[in-house]
Amino acid sequence: MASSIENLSSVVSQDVPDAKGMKFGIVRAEWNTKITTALTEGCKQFLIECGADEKDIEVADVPGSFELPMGAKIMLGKESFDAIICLGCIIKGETKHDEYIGHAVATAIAQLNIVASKPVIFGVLTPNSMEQAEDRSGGKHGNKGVEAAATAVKMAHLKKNMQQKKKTIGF
Ligand code: DLZ
Repeated sequence: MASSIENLSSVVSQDVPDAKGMKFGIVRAEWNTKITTALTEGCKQFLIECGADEKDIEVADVPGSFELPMGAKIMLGKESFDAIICLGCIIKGETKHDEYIGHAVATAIAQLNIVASKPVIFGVLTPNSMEQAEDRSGGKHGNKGVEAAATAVKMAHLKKNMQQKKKTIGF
């Protein structure tokens, strides 16, 4: 069942700060690989459009969306990334697995942001069907990986700017 709303995503790199010199980690869930690969491609391409160097974008795979927070935590400890982007796709099934996984992942990612004091972006699709997932991963509703990339750059900038101000005026 596809949504009747047309374009849900209209972000362009001109509206996003320069990502030159920034480092990004992408954690990709292997469940629904076709979708998460398309999200990852959209995400990487947009980061590069914003000025990031391809060598400064590292992708790590985890088995499913439930493992995204742990994958993000491992990446946070490994190198000084400016932001981590979690990409997954939890499709509604006959049971409530999607609700349990979705809530757990959203809560854990929100907590990681605060605990790590680094942007950790929630780029997880929660569609009712594969068709809805395709529509949002490079289909008629855009690519949510692109939106996740734009959010990562904006939040990384916010943090950098605040740190700079702190150094300059010492607040
Ligand atoms: C088990 C499971 C199911 C049923 N569905 C999905 C899904 O739609 N999307 C997703 O990313 N992962 C799914 N998983 C796997 C869990 O995220 C997790 O990998 C396992 O429960 C092992 O912890």
